[in-house]
Amino acid sequence: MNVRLTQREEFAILTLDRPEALNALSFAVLEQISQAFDEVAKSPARALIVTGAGEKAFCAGADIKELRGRDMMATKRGAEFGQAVFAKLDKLPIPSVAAINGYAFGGGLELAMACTFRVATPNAKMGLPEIKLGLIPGYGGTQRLPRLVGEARALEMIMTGRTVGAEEAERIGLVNKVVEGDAVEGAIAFARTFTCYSLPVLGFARDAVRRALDLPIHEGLKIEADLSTLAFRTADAEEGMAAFAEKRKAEFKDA
Ligand code: CO8
Repeated sequence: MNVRLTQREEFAILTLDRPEALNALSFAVLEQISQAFDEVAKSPARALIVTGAGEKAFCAGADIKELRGRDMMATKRGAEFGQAVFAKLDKLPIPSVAAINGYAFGGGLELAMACTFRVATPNAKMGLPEIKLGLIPGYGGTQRLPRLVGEARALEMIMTGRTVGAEEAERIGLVNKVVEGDAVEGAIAFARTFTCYSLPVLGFARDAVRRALDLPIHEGLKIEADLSTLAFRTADAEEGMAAFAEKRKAEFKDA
């Protein structure tokens, strides 16, 4: 197995474990990631951390050695499969944090971008270098990168294939935070800033913001009104507002 799924307190931790190939995403690894996401969806975890084994890499991208000599339809099915696996992250009932602990290139950065949030260690290096191989990203990079950093920066990164360091990545919004020390510890500390809140209400917030970039604003506002109304109907909203009135800490029950 090249994917390890472990549980620590309320966190599920998915580790790509193929350090000899810088955790490159073969189709077999993608299949294992897909199964791991299914397990996470059924688990009691309140956040998922995604990281890579070893000192050097989060993930160096799709396994380049597997990509050559495939016919057009097999290539298209491959891209659609990778896209579908990463789309599962979006649909998980819990938020996810990529702990970028080294290289995150091509499909590796695309995996990180499909997470709800990203933290990176100071040595992290990120990029979509497909253009250098005569390719363009195929696992969601052309769609998620402009949503995170804007069209001009995304076009520049994709058309030059250039590498972005952790500090620049934080400045342009590609990562949420640069963390010192162990990436997973940093990701867990970051995740604790929201896992203290109601899981279903966090889900409404994610849904509303995610739709913001796909819809005209008048449609998005309707969705916000609906999801905000649903939030009011939760027991956690009742508890949160009661706790405010009683000047005490709210005890959310994910209900
Ligand atoms: N695929 C397969 N093997 C890899 C990959 C990769 N992406 N990256 C590294 N490796 C392997 C190397 O071949 C090497 O193995 P070996 O020792 O057997 O030769 C081992 O990992 C260590 O790598 P290096 O010796 O190259 O390590 P360095 O520290 O010198 O360099 C780099 C690290 C800079 C990260 C370098 O390995 C590199 O440039 N890797 C490729 C990065 C890249 O181009 N990624 C994008 C891949 S394409 C992609 O992701 C497209 C997604 C959409 C596809 C849709 C089609 C279906």
